[in-house]
Amino acid sequence: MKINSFSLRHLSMPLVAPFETSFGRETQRECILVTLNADGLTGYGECVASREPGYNYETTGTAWHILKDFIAPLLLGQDVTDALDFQRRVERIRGHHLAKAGVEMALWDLLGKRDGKSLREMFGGVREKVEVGVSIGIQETASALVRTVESYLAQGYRRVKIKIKPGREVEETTAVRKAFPDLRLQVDANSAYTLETAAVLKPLDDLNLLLIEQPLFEDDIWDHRKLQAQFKTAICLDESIVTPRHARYAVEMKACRNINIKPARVGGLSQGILIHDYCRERNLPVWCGGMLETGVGRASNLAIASLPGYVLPGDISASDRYYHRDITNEHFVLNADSTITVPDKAGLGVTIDEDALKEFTLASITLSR
Ligand code: OSB
Ligand code: MG
Repeated sequence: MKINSFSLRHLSMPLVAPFETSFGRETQRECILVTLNADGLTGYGECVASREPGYNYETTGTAWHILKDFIAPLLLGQDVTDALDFQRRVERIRGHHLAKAGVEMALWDLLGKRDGKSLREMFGGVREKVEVGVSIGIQETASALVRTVESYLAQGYRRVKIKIKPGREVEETTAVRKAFPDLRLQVDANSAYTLETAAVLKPLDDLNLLLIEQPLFEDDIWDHRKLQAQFKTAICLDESIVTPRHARYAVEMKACRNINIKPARVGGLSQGILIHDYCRERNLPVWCGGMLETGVGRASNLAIASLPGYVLPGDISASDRYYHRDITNEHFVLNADSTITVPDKAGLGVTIDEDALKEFTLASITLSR
């Protein structure tokens, strides 16, 4: 498809509740909406880089720079045939996966709209609705956390992930497990421990957790291998897996027993699908992570999570868990069976609420030729 314009919008959206992780606390979520025009069609993509480099090194600022100064010039006026063609064109840009993934998403939206196919159809997804859970930030106290978990259970979520950090893990996780003995429960440390300090996590190994996500440094697959050998609970990698190669390293090293696939972190949906395929051939369960996406990124996550290897519930909650007002006209709701329905219209299957977009836009730029 011949790309004739490339636009960026830097958005800042108030979250319904602050989201606190081991790397910081967010009350506003920033992201960049990427818009591509080609052959009379418009495609949207979400770049999920945050304001601060806490999850990984990218920020909305670095992503804006890479998108505007390096990715846009490689695409404008070019006939980009598919996602792998896009990946070849941006191969010379090292890293900056969140930036690349935002554009690849917009390209998929364009391709789907051209062919009258949903992303799920294009990917070969096998489910019309996907199992989801909720990711809960660090709360004031263990009892406040138990109350927060309870309120999400009342809304119908049947899988809960709690964020942990040093000193805020054993009491919290134990309290939730005591209050809800049968809950499908998992924890996420966002790289807050070392192999040595992770010894405090040992009591969690007896709480029948689904998994322990990314306890150690993001660039350290080797120490995760050592930790996994000490734990009966599955270690899950998020930050450490940034390419399909890293998935292979982790699997060959036995550094984890499952992987959180965020298409953004690995540079785009095409790369997420490659990791899914690799893991599926080896019977390694995967699930879809989240980055507090707007309706645009949420639609994309739901589509990839419809692939058969996504056997664990995703961090894909209903729109109202994140925002009072979203930028899509479509709002995702939780079904009674703790699932969310995968969009079935062409492309991402969502439309943009232009008024909402205006309300949240900090800056915008359009490049064309
Ligand atoms: O590590 O999974 C993570 C949000 C921002 C950055 C990192 C993470 C998260 C989440 C939220 O856990 C998941 C969601 O979008 O609901
Ligand atoms: Mg995580």
